[in-house]
Amino acid sequence: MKVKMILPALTEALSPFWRPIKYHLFPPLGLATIAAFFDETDDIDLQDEHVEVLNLNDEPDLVVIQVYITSAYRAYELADHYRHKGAYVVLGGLHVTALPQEAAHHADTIFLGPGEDTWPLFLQDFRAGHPAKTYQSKLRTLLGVPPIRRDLIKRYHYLIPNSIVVSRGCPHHCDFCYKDAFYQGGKSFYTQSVEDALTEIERLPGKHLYFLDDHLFGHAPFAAELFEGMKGMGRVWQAAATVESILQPDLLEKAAAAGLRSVFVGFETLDPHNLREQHKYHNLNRDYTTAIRRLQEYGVMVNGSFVYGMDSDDETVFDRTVEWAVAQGIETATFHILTPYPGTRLYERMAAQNRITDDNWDRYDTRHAVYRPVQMSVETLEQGYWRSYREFYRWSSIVRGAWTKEHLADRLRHLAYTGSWKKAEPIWDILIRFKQVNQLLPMLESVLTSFGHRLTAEDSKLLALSSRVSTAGD
Ligand code: B12
Ligand code: SF4
Repeated sequence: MKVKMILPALTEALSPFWRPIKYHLFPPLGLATIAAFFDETDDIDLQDEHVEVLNLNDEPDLVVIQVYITSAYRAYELADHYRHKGAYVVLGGLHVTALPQEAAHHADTIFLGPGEDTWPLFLQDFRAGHPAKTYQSKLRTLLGVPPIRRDLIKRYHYLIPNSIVVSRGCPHHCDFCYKDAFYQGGKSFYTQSVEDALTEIERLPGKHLYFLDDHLFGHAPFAAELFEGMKGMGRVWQAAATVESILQPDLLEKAAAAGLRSVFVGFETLDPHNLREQHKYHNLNRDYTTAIRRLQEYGVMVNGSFVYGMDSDDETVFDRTVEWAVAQGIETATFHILTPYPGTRLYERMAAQNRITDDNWDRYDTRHAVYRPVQMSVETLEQGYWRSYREFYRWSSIVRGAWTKEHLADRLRHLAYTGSWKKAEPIWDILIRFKQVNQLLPMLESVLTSFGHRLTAEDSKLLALSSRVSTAGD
């Protein structure tokens, strides 16, 4: 059987003038995961439109498309194109699960939820000539799932070909998060066996890893055993974790000893009313400052994530948040406008309050206000969002952030790292144009290896280049 698998791109990633590096970071892991269920004789072409021009003149029997909210329109366009040519087209992923009726107009079959249980069933039915219209995932486990088809990933396109996911979902239930909508109808947090996770890590060449798990520290016994197993492997890696888990005794220590060098932390808001409103209880009454100090103590870079526009936010939230982040000496920060993704509790609440103002999914990119905020105008919210980036990465802020560090070496490192970050985008753009992004991976590895120790001037330059990677959650 001839199969075409596509990860469609959002418009921004297709611009011939400017291709942000973030679209060249991670390969399409979701599609490579379900591809593991095909037969050896199946002829599979996996294309990621973020990094390559799609070949649309082929004649596949089966077309498999992954749909995110911001690439939904493009996904539907591609689906229509292939159905018109007579191929059997299936759609799955987060946006299909959130809005199945919308997606069903463009597909022969749709998939709701993760694909590890439903995809093999579909393949059986498809080969037998009676595929169903809809498959809803119910059985949630990663045990016995065949190894991800990394051979289908064109590694040279990506700065971080070694991205890896060893769990699914998260134990928490924040109202704005995609997670509960996607995993409804079954477990919403589960992990691989530690043994399988370590085997997958061993398959990956080089030193660097990026765990894309929502919350790698989410199941403490699993995480502790995984980190113990990784000790001595000589890996350097990046991941996401909550404030609560960073404060937990022993886990961060184990992670750092196993090579953790940078962590994405969802601080989200400094206001407890906002945390309650979003049911982000695990951040309530947690000492953010202590968590940051702990990370800094272990030489782990902090990429702080902040969300603007919750109901207790007024026009002062931007300057207050940036000021706090700078004063904490956080190395990189990502800011987001609160976005009510369809299917989430946040969306339901806002829809019930008649506050959703925009249903153009292209604008659900966390950079546009698609709802009416309570205490400020849409313009104030969007301008404050952009101002936050400018203010956080302005030279005076960078110097102040650096000078929160006690030792001169740490100050210089922060200065070189965060300072050069501002200038790194044009360099990435050139590398992308010349398809050389992956050439920098060895440098990234050497920089992360040296992090936590005293850096040389050369290290600092490389670190500046690699810093874009730690802001991948943007
Ligand atoms: C890595 C990542 C990126 C990477 C690359 C994505 C990629 N190559 O796939 C980059 C940095 C480019 C990125 C960018 C953005 N991202 Co992003 N990203 C992620 C992240 C952290 C991990 C994705 C991943 O690899 N998961 C692991 C794999 C195994 O899971 P999976 O891809 O979901 O696939 C499984 C199922 O979905 C299903 N499945 C998927 N497709 C199909 C198809 C079929 C037929 C079947 C049967 C099953 C199936 O089966 C797979 C196995 O279970 C997720 C968070 C998350 N946990 O998903 C956010 C996330 C997907 N991103 C999000 C957003 C908002 C964005 C941006 C808009 C951010 C921005 N402000 O610019 C952009 C736009 C992306 C776009 N192209 O439209 C949201 C999506 C919300 C939504 N409802 O769609 C998420 C959920 C983050 C969040 N918590 O809000 N992102
Ligand atoms: S902690 Fe993060 S991943 Fe987990 S539910 Fe909340 S926002 Fe989602």
